[in-house]
Amino acid sequence: MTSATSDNELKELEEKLLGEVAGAGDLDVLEQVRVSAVGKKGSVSALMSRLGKMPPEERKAFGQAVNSIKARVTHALDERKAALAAQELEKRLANEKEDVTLPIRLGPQFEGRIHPVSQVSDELVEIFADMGFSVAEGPDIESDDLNFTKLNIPLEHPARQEHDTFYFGPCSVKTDNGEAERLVLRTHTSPVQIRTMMASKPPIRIIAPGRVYRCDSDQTHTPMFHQIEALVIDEQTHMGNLKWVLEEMCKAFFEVEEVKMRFRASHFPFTEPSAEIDIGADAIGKPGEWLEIGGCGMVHPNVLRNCGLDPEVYQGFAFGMGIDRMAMLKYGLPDLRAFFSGDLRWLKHYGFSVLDVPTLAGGLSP
Ligand code: 2NL
Repeated sequence: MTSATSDNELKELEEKLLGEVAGAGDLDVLEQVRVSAVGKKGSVSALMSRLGKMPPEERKAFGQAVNSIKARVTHALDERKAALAAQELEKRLANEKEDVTLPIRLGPQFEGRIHPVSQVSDELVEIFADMGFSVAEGPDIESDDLNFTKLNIPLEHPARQEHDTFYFGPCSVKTDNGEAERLVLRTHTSPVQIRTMMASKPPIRIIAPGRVYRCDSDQTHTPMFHQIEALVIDEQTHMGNLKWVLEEMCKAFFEVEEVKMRFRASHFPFTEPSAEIDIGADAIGKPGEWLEIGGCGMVHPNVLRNCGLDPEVYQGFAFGMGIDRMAMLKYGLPDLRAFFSGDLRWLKHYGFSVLDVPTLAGGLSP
């Protein structure tokens, strides 16, 4: 055929390549064979590059011969590839098994839980928002002045002991008149209302939900717990308004048509008069009993004065409740300490679905 390359040489190359194709045991090896045979720098391509140096009369026959080798080797490669792919699929089908009877994974949206304290807090916010209250917030670390003094609880007042306050160490802040003052972990959310009264003009209608801290720990007390307080300041407010707001709140919260409520005379330094709030336990399915849900009263004139409001012009009412206790009452949660133990099993059982967002229109609780 040609002087440079004999017929035999071409035949041997073809046989060698076809042998390699047939011997390739998996797709990776076959790919290596393909590259070394018909790839850019492969042995078949190398033959083609000889064309340029050939006399024109030999070129055509040689070119055709090489092209037909390339076609046969490519065909063999394709067939081998299909066979190996089929083999590998067979192997996977034989080895890989899926147990379709296993329960499905629900995913975070369905497996995550909202803590009852968060749920109840959201429910209360929803109820008060409907009555025109807005939510106010403040820092957990407060000055002695905002947590006590402005609330008509001066230094020597016995209520300070009752509050079991967590005081910060000697690190202190300077007050306006240059005196050193200790910081505290707020013992109630009242400083949030103090801040609001100092910063804004009445009418004021706010609720302040949040964490509070007291150095007290037993079966029914945890050093951190949650409180919600409400404050209304206007020119004409009275105990009747207070009781109406509380009754509406209880009916909405416990999702009942009627709720019995009674005020028991009490004392807080920051309200006068003051009362403890009891509800008839019919609301939670225990007829005949009374349950205390919080305290309330008309804001003490000294507190208004301390916040720059004239008690001759403005008056208001306030009340406070424990959110944790409200959650226990509404959802029948037995043990307060479990609230803060971080036990996932407890949260799975008592927690709420992420999608159960409380709205008055959609029904408060799931
Ligand atoms: C309770 C009692 C109460 C208040 C909180 C308050 C706040 C300001 C002024 C006057 Cl700024 N009062 N808050 C009033 C009465 C009772 O809480 O048993 N809480 C769990």
